[in-house]
Amino acid sequence: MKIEQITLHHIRQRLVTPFVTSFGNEQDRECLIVEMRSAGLTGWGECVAATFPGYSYETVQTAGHIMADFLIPALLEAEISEPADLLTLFHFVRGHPLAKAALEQAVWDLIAQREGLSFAAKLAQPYPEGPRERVKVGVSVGIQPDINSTIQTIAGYLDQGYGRVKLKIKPGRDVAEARAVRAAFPDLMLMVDANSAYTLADVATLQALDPLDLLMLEQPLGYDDIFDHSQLRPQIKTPLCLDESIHSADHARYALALGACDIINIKPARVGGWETARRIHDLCRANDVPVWCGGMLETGIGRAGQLALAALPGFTLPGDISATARYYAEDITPPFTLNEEDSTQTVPTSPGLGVVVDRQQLQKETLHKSVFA
Ligand code: OSB
Ligand code: MG
Repeated sequence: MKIEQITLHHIRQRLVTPFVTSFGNEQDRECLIVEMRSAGLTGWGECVAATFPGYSYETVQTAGHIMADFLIPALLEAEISEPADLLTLFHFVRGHPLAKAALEQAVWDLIAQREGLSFAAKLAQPYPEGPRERVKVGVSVGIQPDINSTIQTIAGYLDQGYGRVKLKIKPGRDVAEARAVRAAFPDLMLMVDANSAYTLADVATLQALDPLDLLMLEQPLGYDDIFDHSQLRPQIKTPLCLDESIHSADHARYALALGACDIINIKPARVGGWETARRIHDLCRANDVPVWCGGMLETGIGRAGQLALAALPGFTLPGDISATARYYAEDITPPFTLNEEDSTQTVPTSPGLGVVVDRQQLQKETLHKSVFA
């Protein structure tokens, strides 16, 4: 397959509510939408790099540069037969997984369409059971102005049918907050995400979460650390999950070998794409380590990709894959909705990503557009 043309749409969307974490505050989310043409088909991808390097060192600007000046020229020259070909093709660029994953997503979309398969079915080809039809999902709740509004916000999401809540924490807004939420919702499937805001000097604080029956504690320590997490794990009772520090299948292997985590959050973008995401899934599954699909406040394009990944058999914990309405009043695809009876979302089944992009809305949100051929 030859890629004939690639367009990068730099878009900005207003979040329905600001998203506050230990690393920053987001009200208007920007991202790059990849549109790729080959043999009469159009494939789509989403680059989830943000405007500031808080979660990842990549930003919209650096990802645009890496794609425009290195990855896209290589892709336009290449002959592709499977998405995995991109791992070799892009190997010459070190790092920049968010930029690589966005292009890989559009290639998966094109190849799945060419084969008449949904992205989920294409991704699940190696597994006899095939993809799940519905995947369990939860909601990620940013840091609110105070404990009362945290409880109000969570109550609102529970009303909508979400069965799992992830609460963002940071120093000073952790134990008391989580304790209050637990007291208000004794049976809630509750977890916390620290986004690397602590160090081993904070073990006592993290141990104070032990009695709260949390599903997991996500990435408390350094964004580039695996070793210190292995030192923390035996000192706490809450299952430990890694997000920021896993960027490759090798990192996942190191984490399991060091006993650094009980669970891995797999974000296809953070690991450079769906091929690597699937390899991490396979490694974890072989080692009985549960995985779940993380989120980056995606548009419907990214969300379709999350649902395809979370449909793999080893994704046994609810993903950060909320309904469109939790993020955006209007989106560039038709809205994704929650199946409130079982806190799931339905995996798209039409060929490729299975979403129809609303070009008028895309154009409305576009700040800048570049075309490569
Ligand atoms: O740490 O999982 C995270 C959003 C942006 C950056 C990092 C994270 C998040 C979320 C949101 O938690 C998950 C979602 O998309 O709903
Ligand atoms: Mg996280």
